[in-house]
Amino acid sequence: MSWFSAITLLPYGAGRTLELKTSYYPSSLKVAPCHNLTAAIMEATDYAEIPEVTILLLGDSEVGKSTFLSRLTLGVNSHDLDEPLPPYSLPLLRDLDQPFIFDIRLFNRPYRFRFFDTASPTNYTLLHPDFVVLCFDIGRQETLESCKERWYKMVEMQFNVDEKAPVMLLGLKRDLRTGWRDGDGDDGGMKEGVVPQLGLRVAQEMRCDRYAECSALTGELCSQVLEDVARTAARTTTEKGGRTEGTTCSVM
Ligand SMILES: Nc1nc2c(ncn2[C@@H]2O[C@H](COP(=O)(O)OP(=O)(O)O)[C@@H](O)[C@H]2O)c(=O)[nH]1
Ligand SMILES: [Mg+2]
Repeated sequence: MSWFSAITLLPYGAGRTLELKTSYYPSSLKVAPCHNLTAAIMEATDYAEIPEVTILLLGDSEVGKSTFLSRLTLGVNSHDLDEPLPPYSLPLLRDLDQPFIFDIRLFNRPYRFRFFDTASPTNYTLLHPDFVVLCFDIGRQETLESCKERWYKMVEMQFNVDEKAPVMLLGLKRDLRTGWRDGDGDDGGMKEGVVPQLGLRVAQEMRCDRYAECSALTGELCSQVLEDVARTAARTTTEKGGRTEGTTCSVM
């Protein structure tokens, strides 16, 4: 299996083009990977000058964090962002291999994103992330509650005391929502999953900068989320920082 993936995404707004290419390699590789993109980046730029962004995924276990990261390693090559990707098998990422490192090319310059998640074998509580992504499972409301009651508090008290790092609330397993039928719920009614309005409300209550949803299983909205994550992460390296101006939470 190749760890290389190239992504070309269409712009959000008319008239702007965004090229986003990414390559992933396991951090257990001690030598610089020699696939084409990274080689090109190394040639073009002094290695030491590539801005690094540490991104921490927080959330209950089983909400789908590893699967989401796994999806990102495959990348996409989508010319129609509204078209879901065909499901195909995802590479298995071992927690031991953290951080998961992605070399990204965005706005014609390279970045290195280092992803950690809660299951990080090195103690994640010692990290100083530049960007925090709070993850919940759209099919389980309690995991959204947990973002608010547990993970966000941890962010406030520990990771983001100076409030510099942007925070995204990310709903995973979006495919589950479409499968809900009357009678699926515990009480025989509709299943108590998380509807977008609820997710957004909680994001606003937590004063998150971004709210997004996707399904790593089907690939739905994954390219958009990757683009949003990449843009926000890249902005953390600028003087202005990655936080959204004002108090609004942007919906992807
Ligand atoms: N339906 C659905 N299941 C998913 C999705 N992503 C992950 N899962 C499943 O959810 C379970 C937990 O996923 P995992 O990525 O290990 O969660 P983590 O503990 O947060 O890293 C696994 O059985 C996955 O196959 C998704 O997008 N849709
Ligand atoms: Mg995991």
